[in-house]
Amino acid sequence: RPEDFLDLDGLLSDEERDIRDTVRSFVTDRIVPHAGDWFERATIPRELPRELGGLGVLGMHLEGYGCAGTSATAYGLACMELEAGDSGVRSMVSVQGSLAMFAIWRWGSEEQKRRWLPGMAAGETIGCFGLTEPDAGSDPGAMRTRARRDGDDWILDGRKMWITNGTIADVAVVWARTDEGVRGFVVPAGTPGFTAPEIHKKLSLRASVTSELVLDGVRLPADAVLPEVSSLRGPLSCLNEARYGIVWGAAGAARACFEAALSYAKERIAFGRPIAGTQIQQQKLAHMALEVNRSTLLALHLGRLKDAGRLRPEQISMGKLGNVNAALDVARTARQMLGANGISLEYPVIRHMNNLESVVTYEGTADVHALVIGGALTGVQAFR
Ligand code: TGC
Ligand code: FAD
Repeated sequence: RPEDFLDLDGLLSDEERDIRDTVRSFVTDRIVPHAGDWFERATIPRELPRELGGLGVLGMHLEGYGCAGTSATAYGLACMELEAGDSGVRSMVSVQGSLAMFAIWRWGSEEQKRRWLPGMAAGETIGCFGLTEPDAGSDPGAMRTRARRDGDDWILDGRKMWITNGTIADVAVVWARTDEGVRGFVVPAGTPGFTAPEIHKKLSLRASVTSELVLDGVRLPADAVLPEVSSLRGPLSCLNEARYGIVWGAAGAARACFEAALSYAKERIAFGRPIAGTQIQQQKLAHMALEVNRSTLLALHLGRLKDAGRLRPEQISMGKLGNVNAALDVARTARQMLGANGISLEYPVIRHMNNLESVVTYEGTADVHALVIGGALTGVQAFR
């Protein structure tokens, strides 16, 4: 099995392999045959969240409230298989489970957890996570969205930008500046003053809804605020979860590109022989196999650290930076190996390549993760 050259499969438990295989067959049957079409039409089926809920992958590493409560490693394996299908599908799962659900699960009240989490785990209720703003992306501390008290109520004003699932969400977790620091608010869709127009003209992650969130005097009751945190630590703790999933997901996208390139190279005849028999293509295939195996090994190592409660944010940054860059490299190499077919959605490669341009930007750009690692190495923060 070229994609598992190092026999990393042998490092998984039977249960982990079962979960991985279940998600892989869902992706093979339900995602792979349609992903090119979804990308071309910039759409994703409305019933997909419920199917993902039925599969058990929404908030799957959280305990209680209808969540599966698996290990972090099992969650990572699911992300890897989902992103081998399409980064947009893994994005939906990341935003639902690691961002919106995790925010409520980690920082919410018991009542908020009971109200929202079971429906979200089932995929009946879709969540989104609003941190980024038009003028505050890498630097979320510069956010302008404000929440002020009005008697017992809260009034929210501001704008969020580039929010995955925004337009289709039933509930938004929105982060806003208050007199008490940065706080999270649970905003049901349909609350007067709240709208979520979709962003169009994307050439990346097209099988994923991306939106603005507009908050214009949105009045919320006192119990809409997440009670347990009032600093950037709140949203950043959620990002740790989603970034961890991306470490695995990127390895999945890389694997899909490598497999496509390997099979193409064995079939494609040029100058009277398969291009796989040329030294230059073999060098590319060897490099791709190395990156796929190395990425998977890194993801697995971080998964084991997370399950042991020892994973540090700067280690997640190293995983995200390394694995997304590796996946982009594999995708670009694969695209060229497929020649003209490499630009067609009949093959998965250019779709993955374009999607990865979002993946390298969201959840902290490559630059941000390099600076997080640099800060940890030197003890000096270079952001500002
Ligand atoms: P800084 O002053 O360092 O810290 C502020 C507070 O946050 C705490 N903190 C963390 N807590 C948990 N986990 C982490 N990784 C944390 N990093 C910092 C810190 O202890 C402090 O807490 P407190 O209580 O003492 O106040 O923060 P800073 O303003 O200097 O910013 C640091 C920086 C640049 C690393 C951070 O802001 C950052 O990561 N920027 C990138 C923003 C980002 O990743 N945005 C992602 C938006 S969500 C998204 O993209 C979803 S796409 C999903 C999909 O579709 O898959
Ligand atoms: P900027 O912060 O403006 O950065 C521009 C460039 O400057 C980048 O290359 C960056 O690396 C660099 N730069 C910034 N600061 C420094 C520095 N100190 N030193 C050196 N270089 C620096 N956000 C959400 O909150 N929720 C979502 O669900 C969500 N989904 C997304 C979905 C998609 C498809 C995309 C593309 C984005 C999504 N985002 C979401 C937003 C994403 O997190 C931001 O785009 C990202 O954090 C970068 O912010 P920015 O686009 O404002 O870039």
